[in-house]
Amino acid sequence: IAMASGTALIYDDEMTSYKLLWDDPICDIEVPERLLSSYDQLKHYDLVDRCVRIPVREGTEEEIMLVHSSEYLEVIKSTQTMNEEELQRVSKHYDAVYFHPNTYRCAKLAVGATLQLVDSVMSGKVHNGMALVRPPGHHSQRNAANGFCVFNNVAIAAQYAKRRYGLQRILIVDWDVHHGQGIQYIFEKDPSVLYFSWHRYEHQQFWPLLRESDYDAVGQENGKGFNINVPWNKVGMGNSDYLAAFFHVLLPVAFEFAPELILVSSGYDSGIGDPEGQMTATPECFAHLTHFLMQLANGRLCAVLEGGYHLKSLSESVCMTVKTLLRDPLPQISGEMAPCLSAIESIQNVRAAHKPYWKCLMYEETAPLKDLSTKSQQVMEAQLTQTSTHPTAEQAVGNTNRDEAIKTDKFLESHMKRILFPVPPVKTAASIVSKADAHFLPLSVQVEMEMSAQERKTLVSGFDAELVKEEKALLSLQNVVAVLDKILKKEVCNGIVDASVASVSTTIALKHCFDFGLQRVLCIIVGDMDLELSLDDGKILFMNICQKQQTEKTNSKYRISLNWKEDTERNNFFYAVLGFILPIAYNYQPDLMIIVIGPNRSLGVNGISLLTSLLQGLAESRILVVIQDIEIKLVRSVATTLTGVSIPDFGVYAPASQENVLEIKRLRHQFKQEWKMLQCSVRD
Ligand code: Q9C
Ligand code: ZN
Repeated sequence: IAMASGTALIYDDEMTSYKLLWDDPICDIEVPERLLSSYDQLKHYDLVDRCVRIPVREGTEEEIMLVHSSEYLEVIKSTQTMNEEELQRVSKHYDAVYFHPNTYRCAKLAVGATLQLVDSVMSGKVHNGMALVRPPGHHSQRNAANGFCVFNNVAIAAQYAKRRYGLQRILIVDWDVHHGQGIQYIFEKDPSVLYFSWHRYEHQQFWPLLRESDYDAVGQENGKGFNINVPWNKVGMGNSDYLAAFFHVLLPVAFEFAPELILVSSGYDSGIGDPEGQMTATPECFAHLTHFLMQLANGRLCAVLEGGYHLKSLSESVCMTVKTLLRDPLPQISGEMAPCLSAIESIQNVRAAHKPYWKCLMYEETAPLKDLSTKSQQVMEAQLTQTSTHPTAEQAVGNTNRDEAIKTDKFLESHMKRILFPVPPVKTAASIVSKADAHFLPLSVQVEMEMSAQERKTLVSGFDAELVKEEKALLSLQNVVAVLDKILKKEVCNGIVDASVASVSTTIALKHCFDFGLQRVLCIIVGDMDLELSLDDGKILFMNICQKQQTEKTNSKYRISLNWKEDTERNNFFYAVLGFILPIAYNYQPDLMIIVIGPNRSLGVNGISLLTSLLQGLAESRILVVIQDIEIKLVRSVATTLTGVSIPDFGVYAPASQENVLEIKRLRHQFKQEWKMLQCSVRD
């Protein structure tokens, strides 16, 4: 049976038909096997058949000229009929480029494949997708090939989407390890395209060695604020650094920007083992990055391959991206969750540089740290020993040359076995007392049947009889435990429960989790509610989001109360989720999440949906949502989020009030030593 799918995959063997014909140590990493091994690995994980296959086409001259000059097009066209000597001569005109007689044909296919992907997504045929293309595009410029790139696939796609679909806001996320200076040049005066790139920079010592790759290149004229560079000044950046850049820079700005389409310049040379990048991010990191971006632009996301030169790292990372686009639950992200000092410094500088242009950064206090040389940085590192420093890429995987790269192969082989897991057969279970209400749930939700008296008795027999002697409490507990049990046994991924006596039910549910052997449960309570539990052994991270000030309660690392008032018209919760809740949740790395919606809730449906959606990347998507006062609109929205049938509407972005900002700043200050993912400034 063909399963309906929402993810396009665009690939054609023909794009492997060009290669380097002469000796060139700079270009010899860009090989046809990059596509072949990625595609093979997709087949290996059975991901190809789950995608909608879309054929490639050639990009037309008109489409190419949305970005490039006709003179440049003619030069590239002329390489088709050249002999090796002539090809070498043309190649020398550009920096780090080689031509082959088939390069022109493949470059046109790469453009066409990218536009086919944009059309599939914009027409609603699919939700999202990936194009596996060669040559890559992000370094190429109006009149120049550069860094293995001939036509700027992603830039052409953005111009095309603006023209053809009248889009006004497109976000380009360039997670390739090199700066896509080509994309920056094309859009630096254009406020309709927000370009975000992180890149190995090393204070301008890394290729392409440009001053304009630094954090202070924010765009020009009307485009000021719409070019965001995060320069990495050290190698060895990994999962926690990338996540920190997303939490503290990209995501807040992106939600404020509210793009209509996302294009990802999807290079994987920022992953572990890559000889160019020398970074340490493991493949599942790209699953998490993808997952965050899927919450924007109504899920309309097009990933287009750029770099990636370690074949195993590249292909595993491509698979993690496609798997996430297909909405499989995500593997837990590995490694110590603390960004290094150099990463924090870069993040702080970008935030300060963009403060004038984005409301989400408006309360940043610091000016950019202009010229922190490597020397003074080392002094600071010695002083700030509480901040993590990463091992260099060489220390981490010993990847200094081709032989050493085999070590990364071996590492990845066992790493992937460790983190990949079977997906539960059912995504979402629900236990709703009034079956009439269950009709409002998406069809894919498995509604739990009412239990017989006998079943109920066995179910709760192990629990504290005192707590559940009331009929109402018993029913509530039964609902919670029935769904929780399915999650723990991995029969379902997540669930939603109607529990009129939520606090007792949740307390017992938590005990049940620990009997089952869970190590860490993240329990977020929205509204006024107390749990009768001791909470200090780290097995529960308890976060209470409520309206009333809880000054009498002392916060501890594992018991945090966040005072918040919802904005009823719009959604002001982005600031708290991105700047506080997510970083802590990723730091904690829970095995399960329980979100309890209690009485006097401080968040509206929008805020709760946002929270639930973003947390889904954690704990292999094991989330239990317990709702005390069932409300159709809320249940529906949460169920939509959990099933992934569509991206819920989070409501119009509202900046946090000064009061909100102060609260988050206070909490960040209080916890930044214990939860290091909160750190986004070296000074505070
Ligand atoms: N000494 C992409 O990843 N390296 N292009 C040049 C000169 C070129 C990378 C080194 C790297 C190009 C798409
Ligand atoms: Zn690259």
